[in-house]
Amino acid sequence: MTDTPADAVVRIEDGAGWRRLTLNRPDKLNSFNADQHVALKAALDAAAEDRSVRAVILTGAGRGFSAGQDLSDRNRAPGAPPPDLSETIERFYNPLIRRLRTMPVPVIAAVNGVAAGAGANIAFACDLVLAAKSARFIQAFSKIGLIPDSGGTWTLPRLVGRARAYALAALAEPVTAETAESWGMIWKAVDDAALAGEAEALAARLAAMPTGALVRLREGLDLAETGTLSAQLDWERDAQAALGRSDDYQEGVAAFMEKRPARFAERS
Ligand code: T3D
Repeated sequence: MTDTPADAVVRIEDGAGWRRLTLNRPDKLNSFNADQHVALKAALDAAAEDRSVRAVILTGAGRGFSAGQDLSDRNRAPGAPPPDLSETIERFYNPLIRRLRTMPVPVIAAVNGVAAGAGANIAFACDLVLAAKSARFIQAFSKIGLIPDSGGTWTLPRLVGRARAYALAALAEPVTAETAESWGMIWKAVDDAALAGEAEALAARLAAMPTGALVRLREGLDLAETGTLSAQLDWERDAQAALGRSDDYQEGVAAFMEKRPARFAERS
């Protein structure tokens, strides 16, 4: 296990083949200030660099996953100049979503409690979302006069369709984990007490899989959102050609023929 101090803004723990990153500002429902952004970016970069990490779990300490932007950073006196929100988005949120979407390993969001504003959309940017049954997803932005960011305007309609995406973003109503599962927003809602164990089991399962194929799968699904069938067929051909040259493919076929479990080991 890699141990970080209990009070680190992002705690880091290693399991067998996986790493858990825990947002750790529970008194603020793990809302994002600059420190938490910097710590999470560094932790994701380090996980991306470390070949022993084959899956990442992102979760939150306490009763929240993340309440999005720390609004105590945004409260200004009457007459004071307005903040330029594009600065934080350009400096922190957009790089974070791009980082999640280009990780060389699958990322699981283990949503332990409320996920609001950018906190919800950061979870949706992960490859698989598990949520505790007590968790809620809230597109809280409209309550403070904003629109969904952190990819929300892209991700939400693709997950739930435009009608629900508009209503969720406009009305900022909480969606329970079980509804989120039934609407296809997340992979699974699990009992609160089972969340950490289920996330670890899923991470261990992914860590034993061919990482290159899992990463290409994400890339292909993202590409399909904007491409044509014809372009996608070409992409699948090229992706399959590359994967077919991998040691993991060779190992997978050999394991099948020898009727034994495959031992996948490649990682970029
Ligand atoms: O600004 C930019 O750079 C642009 C980018 C924006 C990205 C965004 O995410 S904008 C959206 C920001 N987030 C929100 O608007 C959500 C605000 N929070 C809430 O609506 C509620 O807290 C929740 C629905 C998430 C949870 O409600 P509840 O009743 O379970 O908890 P609570 O009592 O409201 O919060 C508990 C504590 O966390 C409380 O502190 P206290 O009173 O115990 O000292 C509360 O102030 C604090 N907290 C919750 N969310 C935030 C927060 N503190 C700062 N910032 C927060 N976002």
